[in-house]
Parts: sequence; C-alpha cells; structure tokens
Amino acid sequence: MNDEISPNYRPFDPVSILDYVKQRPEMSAVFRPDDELVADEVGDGNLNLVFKVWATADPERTVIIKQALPYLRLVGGDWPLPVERARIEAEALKIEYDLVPAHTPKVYFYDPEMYLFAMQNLNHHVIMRKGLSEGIKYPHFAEHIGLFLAKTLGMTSDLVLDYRTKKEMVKRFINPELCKITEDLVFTEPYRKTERNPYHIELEPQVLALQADETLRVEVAQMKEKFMTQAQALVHGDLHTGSIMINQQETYVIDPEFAFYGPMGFDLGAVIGNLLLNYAAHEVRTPDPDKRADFRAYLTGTIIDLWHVFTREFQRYVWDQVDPVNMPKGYQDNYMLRLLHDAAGLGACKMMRRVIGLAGVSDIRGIEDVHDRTVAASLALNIGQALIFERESLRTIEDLVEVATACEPVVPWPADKG
Ligand code: SR1
Ligand code: MG
Repeated sequence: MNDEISPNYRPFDPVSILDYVKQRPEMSAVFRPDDELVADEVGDGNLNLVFKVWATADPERTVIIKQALPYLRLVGGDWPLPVERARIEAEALKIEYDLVPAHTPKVYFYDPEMYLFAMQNLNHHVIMRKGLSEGIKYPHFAEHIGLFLAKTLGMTSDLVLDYRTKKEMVKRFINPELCKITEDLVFTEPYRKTERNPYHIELEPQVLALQADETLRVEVAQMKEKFMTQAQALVHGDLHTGSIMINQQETYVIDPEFAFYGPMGFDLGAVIGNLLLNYAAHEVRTPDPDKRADFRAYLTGTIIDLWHVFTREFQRYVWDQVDPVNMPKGYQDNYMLRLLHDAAGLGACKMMRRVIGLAGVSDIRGIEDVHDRTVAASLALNIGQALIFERESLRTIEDLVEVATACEPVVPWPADKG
C-alpha cells in the first residue's frame, strides 16, 4: 500500500520539526528569521502526528504541522495506511477554503515528500465535541455549518461543475484505503461479532439484539451501497463534532483526510448524528431535568436551524444557478427530500458505529459510571435504529427531530438517580 512512499520521508518529532519549519520559505508568512521556535506534539486523533509550533516571543505567531504516519496511530504498525492521505487532506482543505474561507483553516503548503502540510493554528477554539459534552452552546454553529455544507457539497457536485471538471475531481479524490476504514467501521463491523467492537458488557443484550435483526442489516447494507457508489459531491468524509473547532463567534471544519466523492448525506448525517449522540449523552451528563431539557432544545434547535440554513444556501448557490428546464422545481424539491432521507440513514449508521464499534466518541464512552454510560449508549442506539427505519417517511427536518426525540433508552433510569 505504501510501496511508493518517498525515500526522503521520515516522521518528525518536536525537535526535528523546528529545523524543518525554519527552512520552509512559506513559513515567512508567520515567523521571522530570528524567531526562537518551540513545538509540541498535540495529536489526539487516531491517525497522524500533529505539531503545534510557535514563536516564544509571541505565541500568536503559530502554525500546525500535520504529518501522516504510514500506519494507524490508534492501533500501531499492524494497520498500514497510505501517507498520500495528507495530500487528499491538504487539497480538500484548499478547495474548502476557496469556497468557505470563514470556516476553513488556511493551508500554507503541502510537502509531497514528507506527507505533511502546514496550516493555521486555531488556538482560540476548542473541539466542539468537548464543549458540547460540558453543556456549552454555540449560537452561530447552525448558520456556519449550514453554509459550509451547502457550499462544499453543492458546489463540488454535478449540479454546478461542468462534466469534465467533476470527473477530474473524482479522480483526484480517489481515497480507497480511508473509504475502506469507513466501510468496515461504520457499515460492517458494528453488525457482527468482532473483537474490534469494544462496547462495554452491560450493553451486550441490546447489541446482540441489534446484530440479530436482519431487517436492520438490510437497511444498513443499503446505506453502505450508497456510500460506496454515489459520487455526488466532494464530501469531507468524517464530519463529526471532533472535526469542528469552535468558539462563541467562529466555526472551523478541520481534518478532511477521508474526503472523497460520495453522498452528500454522509456529511449532513455526520453532523446531525453527532449532535444526536451528544443529545443521548446528556440523558446522564445533565441529571437536572430542566437543564437537560434546555440543552437538548439547543441541540435539536441547532439540527433544525442548520438544515434550514443548508437548504437556503443550497438554493442560492446551486438551484438559483441551474437551468430550470433541465432541473425543474419538482426535481429540485425531490433532490432535497432525498438528501434528508440520506442524512437520516447515513447519520444513523454513524451514530450506531460510535456506540458499538472501534473509535467511539467521548460524549458517551467518556461517561465514567458504567450504568450511566449504558443508558446513554442505549438511547443513542435506539435513535440510530429509529432514524434508519423511518428515514423514508420523513418530509421535513422537524420530522427527523420528532423521530429522534421520541426515543427512550432500553435500560431504565434508576430511581435513586432522579
Ligand atoms: C481507525 S480510524 C477510526 C476513525 O477515526 C476517524 O476519525 C474516522 O472516523 C475513523 O473511522
Ligand atoms: Mg479525523
């Protein structure tokens, strides 16, 4: 897989990265020749080395260097991965930056020998998943992510691009090994017995029942087929709340190394599904019923709002630009409805994998008390199942929220916990 790896490639460390940064001419956009630099390795994801580099005299002069390792960091050398994914990520970021600079970090350069790129350090932002788990609301998120989704999905699709450009883009973003991770971890392994499903034992009865449900596996297989065959737009491919850096004013989408030409619903569903995972986590993270209801109203309101922003901006950047003879209103309306159904079905798969499979989410797996964790996980699984089964009956985003909020956990809330 990594046969063609550059002979000059070597993984950096916090010391060697400094000399490398100093000799890159592009870094004069951030650092001065006489700057003393320091670096930290801050990667907490599953796949890469991530170095934060800054000038000691002024920590605001800072960059992130992200370097691909030839194996999966989460499990070590036994799982090789193509380092070329760094090119995919850097190119996807550049396209997203051209489309939505307010919500994409700037890339300074990509190095095809070291399989790394330098980008803007979002040092005044936090990972959204962390903030949401602490009950922090982000009032502008729906507006920001709705715009990001409309532009990055709509404007990389056949609806806007000419026939040749679109096909060239598909070729540029062929990403088989990272897609295979998703095919396995999102659509395959959660639905069978495997040692790579590290759910906790208390959840086992529900997981076994889910895996035994052939009607569910039929629906999941349809979603997997869609993921593998529908080259609709340049999707981010991993747009969970851990790929979003945020504060009260700004939102940035990071980490598009899984980018490829796939169904728009995969990104839409990732955002919605991850907000619903957080919704499920607050079943136990926020024991006070009023506070819980308030935060959940924020989460569900955000889902509704982001969808309306998405459709509004999609109208502006896509439908208002197309030939209405070839794409009449009836087609446009049906297209948006199919996106809603895809978002529900694909988002459901993304929820269930985070509960059952490898690479869970801290919203739920970070809940220390095992009974509490089981309650939250159970609710997330039930929301996922309801959404995938009900997806084609949905007419509006409000319907989707209604289906999700009607769900309960299988495990009862114990009387002594209120
Ligand atoms: C084995 S990599 C595990 C997960 O991390 C990434 O964020 C993707 O979601 C992938 O499935
Ligand atoms: Mg990632």
